[in-house]
Amino acid sequence: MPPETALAVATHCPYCALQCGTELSRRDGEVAVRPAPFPVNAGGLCQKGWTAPALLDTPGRLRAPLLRGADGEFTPVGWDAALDTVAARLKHIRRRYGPDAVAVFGGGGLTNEKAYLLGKFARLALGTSQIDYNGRFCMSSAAAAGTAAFGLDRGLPFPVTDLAGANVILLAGANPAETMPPLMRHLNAARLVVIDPRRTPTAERAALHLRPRPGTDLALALGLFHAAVDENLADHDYLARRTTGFDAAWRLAADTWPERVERITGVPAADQRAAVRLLGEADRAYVLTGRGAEQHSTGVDTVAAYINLALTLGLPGRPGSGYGCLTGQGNGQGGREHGQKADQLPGYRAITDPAARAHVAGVWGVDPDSLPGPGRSAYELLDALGTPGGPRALLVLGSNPIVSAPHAAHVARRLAGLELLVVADFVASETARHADVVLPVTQWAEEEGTMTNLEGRVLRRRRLLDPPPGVRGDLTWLRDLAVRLGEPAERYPAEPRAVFDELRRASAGGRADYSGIDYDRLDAGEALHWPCPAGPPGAPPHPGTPRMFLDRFAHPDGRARLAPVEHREAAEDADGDYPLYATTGRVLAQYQSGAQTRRVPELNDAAPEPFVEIHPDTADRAGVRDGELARVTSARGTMLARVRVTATLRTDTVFLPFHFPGPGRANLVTSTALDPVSRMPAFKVCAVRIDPCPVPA
Ligand SMILES: Nc1nc2c(c(=O)[nH]1)N[C@H]1C(S)=C(S)[C@@H](COP(=O)(O)OP(=O)(O)OC[C@H]3O[C@@H](n4cnc5c(=O)[nH]c(N)nc54)[C@H](O)[C@@H]3O)O[C@H]1N2
Ligand SMILES: Nc1nc2c(c(=O)[nH]1)N[C@H]1C(S)=C(S)[C@@H](COP(=O)(O)OP(=O)(O)OC[C@H]3O[C@@H](n4cnc5c(=O)[nH]c(N)nc54)[C@H](O)[C@@H]3O)O[C@H]1N2
Ligand code: SF4
Ligand SMILES: [Mo]
Repeated sequence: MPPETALAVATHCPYCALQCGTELSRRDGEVAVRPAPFPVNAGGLCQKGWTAPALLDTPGRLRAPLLRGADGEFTPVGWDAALDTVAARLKHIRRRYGPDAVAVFGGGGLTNEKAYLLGKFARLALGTSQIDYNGRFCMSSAAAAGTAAFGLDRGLPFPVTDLAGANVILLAGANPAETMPPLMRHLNAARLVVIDPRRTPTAERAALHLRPRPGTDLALALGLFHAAVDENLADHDYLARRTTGFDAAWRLAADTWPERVERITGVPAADQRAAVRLLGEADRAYVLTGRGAEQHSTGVDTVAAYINLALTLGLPGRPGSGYGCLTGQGNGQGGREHGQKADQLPGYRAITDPAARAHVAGVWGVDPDSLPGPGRSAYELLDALGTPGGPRALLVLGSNPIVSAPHAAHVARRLAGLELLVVADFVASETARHADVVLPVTQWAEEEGTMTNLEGRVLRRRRLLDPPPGVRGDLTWLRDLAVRLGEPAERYPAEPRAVFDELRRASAGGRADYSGIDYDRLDAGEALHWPCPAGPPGAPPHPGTPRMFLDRFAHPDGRARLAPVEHREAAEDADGDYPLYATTGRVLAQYQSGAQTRRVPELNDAAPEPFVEIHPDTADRAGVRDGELARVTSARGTMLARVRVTATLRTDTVFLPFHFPGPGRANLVTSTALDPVSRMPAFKVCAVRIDPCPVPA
């Protein structure tokens, strides 16, 4: 056994944004995990957290760079050979087509340090504007609506533990009983209003479950807003003191009264009124959104409409109440702040803002004019690959788009049209298997860094094990590649602490200000939520900001803004050929594209294969039977799934988990419609048909 670094470390789960605190230890070569005393998970872990160590020495672990030869097969090579090849091909492509011919696709699971360095690498070492990341598929609608309403986007502007004091919580399109199980312990005391087309395990716990047709939450949120005003629940004093925009929002919502909304959504008007009465009469109430409300071509307006409701009831910025979005990926919050987004520089700054460019260029030691401008959004980037004027080379870190991007068969074709696809991963994800060069990287328990959880708290990821031989950290190989592209090595520190110190300076004065946070404070156990500015020399350290907006919102006038939004139909409606709505989402035992969790035997046994949930009456009409295979077809294509007949679905809706590869990919059928503002794909609704799948005799 090689010497290992520590016997036990306090760290966090590698998966979702809850970032449950864990103690990771090793004995006799085995790694064991148990929940650490950490307020967010309060002694709990979900099945994924408990089984996370299995991934560290999974049989499919990549241990050497792979280079695809002329025969189409992978050959293991040394790092020098792999990076020399990548650098030579990148230089060639750049010379031939210009810097924007090289693109980067990042991920919301990357540490803050990686996300930051990746954005810097793209803008300086590659000089490209073409960088975006999978958070566009995840957080972008809530982020856009939250920024417009509050002047700043932090998923939960309050600690998770505050939820435990609520009397009522409205969950719109979130299923935390499966996606963040330990969160449920903070929801025990509250009466839940759950808005979900399916009767999920979360909805089972609800005092009231509203079941809209997928894609109609915008109308539903407007109906709730209308009902709140009708029922005299609007907090006019709060609206006058702390907000602007109520009158314009009301004018547009005035004709979306609950009975009309019932016809659009299928949610009874009486239930809409009951929901707002529960919320409006509670002392302490929260409105929370998840991907079910956000992943739509109307996602930004839908979140804005839920925020309008929360503002009308006077919740945001009131102690014990509020609005929040449940951020998804491990570093879904930090990942959206440090510059791996097409339109962004570190500190959550806009890449088009001259002052932001000057500040960041100063930290990077370059001329502001040398920084590229905004690039394409995630799906548009993938869709442009290999096309005339589009990127010819792509580097992927922390995503598996062949499974997780909408219209996945089309995305796979675009990836195949590239001159160079480089994927860094610790397992051979489906996307890695299509690459020209695969770079094997370290995993969470083998590296140091920071993550920012769904409540904006910065956490330390700590190293328990030495990485296997042949594996490098992302920071290291980015530096090694940058040097080969002609960059000075000192511009790309490979030590996480050094990267964080630079990130602090780059973020100083920005919307997500980390300048007062450092590893020493985090290691001393301080609970630091951004913004946490450094302050003048000699001033006492800033305590961080667990609760935001208590006195003022982040707009210059201190007021929140209600958005003037009106009902709009989803981009795709069910019709004769495709009479059903398909919606997609998650199950407890699988994570995302499944690249990680499908390799953990216990998880894969719990959720081994793609399935389609369908109501018994709908199954009868379609001639499909429980347990048999069915074909689910949309205008984009067909996927195959095992039929699960269940009365938890609406009769017009089927549900598909998106965790599975190959012909069982839900994203073979999903739509490429994008929200006009956030560019979020409409993962949560498309029109399909379902047919029996004849089994060859
Ligand atoms: N087990 C597990 N946990 C995870 C993840 C995972 O892959 N697996 N991923 C993590 C990540 S990145 C994320 S983003 C979060 C996501 O966490 P959630 O948002 O809770 O997860 P989803 O299953 O995508 O969607 C939630 C619910 O939206 C419902 N829904 C579908 N269409 C609509 C609609 O039109 N309106 C409404 N109101 N609801 C609708 C679905 O039925 C589903 O139950 O989970 C995180 N946690
Ligand atoms: N139909 C449908 N599609 C969806 C969704 C949906 O609800 N429905 N949800 C969307 C959402 S919310 C999300 S977040 C995306 C997620 O989908 P993806 O972007 O595909 O995310 P993951 O499956 O987590 O893929 C992460 C990959 O990076 C690797 N990896 C993890 N950490 C690191 C690291 O530190 N460095 C490197 N180099 N690699 C790493 C993992 O092994 C894995 O292969 O899917 C989106 N797609
Ligand atoms: S809820 Fe999320 S962070 Fe917690 S153990 Fe499960 S996957 Fe890990
Ligand atoms: Mo996500």
